Amino acid sequence: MGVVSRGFGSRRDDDGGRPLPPGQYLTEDFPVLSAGPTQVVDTDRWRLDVRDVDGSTHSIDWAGLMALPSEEVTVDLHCVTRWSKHDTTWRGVSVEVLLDSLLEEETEAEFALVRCYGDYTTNLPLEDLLDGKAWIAYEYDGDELRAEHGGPARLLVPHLYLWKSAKWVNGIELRQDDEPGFWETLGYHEYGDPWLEQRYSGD
Ligand SMILES: Nc1nc2c(c(=O)[nH]1)N[C@H]1C(S)=C(S)[C@@H](COP(=O)(O)O)O[C@H]1N2
Ligand SMILES: [Mo]
Repeated sequence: MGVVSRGFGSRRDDDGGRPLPPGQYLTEDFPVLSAGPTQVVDTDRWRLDVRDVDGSTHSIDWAGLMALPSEEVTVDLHCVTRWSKHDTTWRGVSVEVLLDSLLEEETEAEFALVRCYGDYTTNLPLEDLLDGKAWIAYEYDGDELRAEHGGPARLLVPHLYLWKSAKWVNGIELRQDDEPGFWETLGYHEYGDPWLEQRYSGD
């Protein structure tokens, strides 16, 4: 036992003693993790389709996204491969603002399956996308988001492991049932809370 005591379930790092989720280490880098090739999507061709439970589809193009009010947010990232990164700054449109602009009435959905250029998917409860907890992010650190990190636009859901933050996002399918996405089908946890160390199914 060292002289420095540890909090329950969290480790301390050298960044002013801020706790990290269990099993994570801090990095200054921004690693790139993609299950397939980097998608190169021109903003001219970019679009995002929101499909509601009644089968209706509501689309937005790049100009439409840019016309919505955006926010700058500074958040910590936690990847299931154990790196965490503090204080990353993004600009994006909150998913709540996006859905409010596209849907005429409140959805009956409880879950979302997020789709991407390149066919990656990830699922999460709809409420985890609302209330200022998730963004369609298109700037990182003051610059346009680079393709390898999901540009022109990616989902940013910093309170869950980073595999939920779908790069090259192009769709949100609103659902009444929970349909597992790419990594969730391959054994990752269906929810993925880093503070509860929900890495794999059954954790
Ligand atoms: N479309 C898409 N989004 C994705 C992935 C992917 O392979 N394809 N990988 C996920 C995983 S596992 C992680 S850890 C993060 C990595 O984001 P980064 O490359 O910007 O660090 O993107 C997530 N979003
Ligand atoms: Mo990951």
